[in-house]
Amino acid sequence: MLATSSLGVGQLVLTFSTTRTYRQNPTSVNFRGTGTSSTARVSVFLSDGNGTYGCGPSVTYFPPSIFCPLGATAYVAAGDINLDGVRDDFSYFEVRSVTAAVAIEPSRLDLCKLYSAPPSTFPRNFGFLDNTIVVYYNIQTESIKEYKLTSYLNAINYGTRGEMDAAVVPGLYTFVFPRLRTPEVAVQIPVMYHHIPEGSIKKNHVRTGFRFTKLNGAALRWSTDGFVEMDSRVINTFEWEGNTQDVIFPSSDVLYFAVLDLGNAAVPVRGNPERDAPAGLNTLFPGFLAPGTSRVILPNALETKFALPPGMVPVPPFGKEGAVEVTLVRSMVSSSVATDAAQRFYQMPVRFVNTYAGWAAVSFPPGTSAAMRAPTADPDGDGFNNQREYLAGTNPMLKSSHPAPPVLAFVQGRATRSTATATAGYWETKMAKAEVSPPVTYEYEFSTDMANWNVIGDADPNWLVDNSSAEEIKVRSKNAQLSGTGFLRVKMTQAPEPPPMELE
Ligand SMILES: [Ca+2]
Ligand SMILES: [Ca+2]
Repeated sequence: MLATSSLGVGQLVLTFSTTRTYRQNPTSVNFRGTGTSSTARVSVFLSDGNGTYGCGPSVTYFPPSIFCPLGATAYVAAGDINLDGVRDDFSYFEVRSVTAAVAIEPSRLDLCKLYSAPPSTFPRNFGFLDNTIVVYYNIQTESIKEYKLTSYLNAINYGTRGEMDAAVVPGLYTFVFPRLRTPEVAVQIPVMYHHIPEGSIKKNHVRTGFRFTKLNGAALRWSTDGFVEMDSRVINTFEWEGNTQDVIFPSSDVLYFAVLDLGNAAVPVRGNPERDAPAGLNTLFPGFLAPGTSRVILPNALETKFALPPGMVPVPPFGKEGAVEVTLVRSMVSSSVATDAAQRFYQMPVRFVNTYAGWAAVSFPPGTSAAMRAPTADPDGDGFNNQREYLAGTNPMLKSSHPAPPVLAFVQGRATRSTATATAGYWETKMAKAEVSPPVTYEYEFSTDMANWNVIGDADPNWLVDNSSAEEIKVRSKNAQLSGTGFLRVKMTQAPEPPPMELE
């Protein structure tokens, strides 16, 4: 027979928590389980009795000091007293106060179990681990008291969305625990696990759940390697959907916004939008605290947009990759004892790039007309339009600042004693490439009359193009002697914006 004790004591706590992370790509929203550093987990934690702690753990007794004013007041014989996931057996702590367990018998794993759960594959034999904390308190006195603070916990990690969807479904979960001092009496503790937005998914032709929908008012545009690109010198407004009234509880749900650093600051390691954010890196936004993750709290959990102000993610370097992350944190009390605690991380890979709009935002003084800001305009009259100045990184408002004229220079050959390694000289010119988005491709063209131009290809008899570097393109003559009349020019072609994409 099960009896339900009257429970209303603040120190008795049961937490049913679920954690999931999703990362969006051009065609779907991926669950991050196997193969990622993200956590996909359900955990149940019960504790009865607690304490307030200062310094510790220490393997030896420590007296009062400036940093630990009470000194070691307690000896922990068993358990994880500071709940950091590491057992503190046989260690000294500075404990300020201890509150004894009042409801649940410690260390009776045989009497802790799942009583009922909604229809699902949730394991009916869900067991617990014993984390009972045995603590001797007031060890500096002659009246040392032994406390046994009850604590049971268990967690299950999931590798795939299918497994977790099937096992952990919203509904009422009831657990039973042994009553303190009369452990044969079972104490029932129910907890309601509520619906919460999961990563967007299409079921029966209907798409539901959380997904990012827009950047700066337009459907998302994805680079060919799977990033949403933006220039941090302009306002970037992200929009999303799925955190709707039917699955959000504004009184207990909190929404946060951040941009994680995917870690390619020093050496560009581009690509792989599914990669983990390296541990210990500062967030790209907000980047006020170091190290680790910080985030901005949104006005309420029903918010569906966030405007990232210009300049909050510093440039250069361009090409920096990160992940926009909206986090939903729920702490919903379902009784005086039980809490539905959930965390959902919704991510989207982004790359900070050099766009014309971003360059223009910082390159013209306030009040410059739209006509003067246009790519084809030449407000400083130096003969190079704004687009050329943008690609060269020169000042569009300063006549003396403009792309440098090309130089065709002779590179001396090498004469050595062995004629086999001697090389003839050659003529060479080069042009720096711009790192911009959309990307620009560069080609050298040759003409004898300035009217008919031909791209210099691999089989050209006279010229050799080296286009292998990301920084510059070079062309050199195959012979030391040039003959006849000829002209070289660089053809720059900027790719179109990628098309906007909607998840089907
Ligand atoms: Ca100009
Ligand atoms: Ca200029």
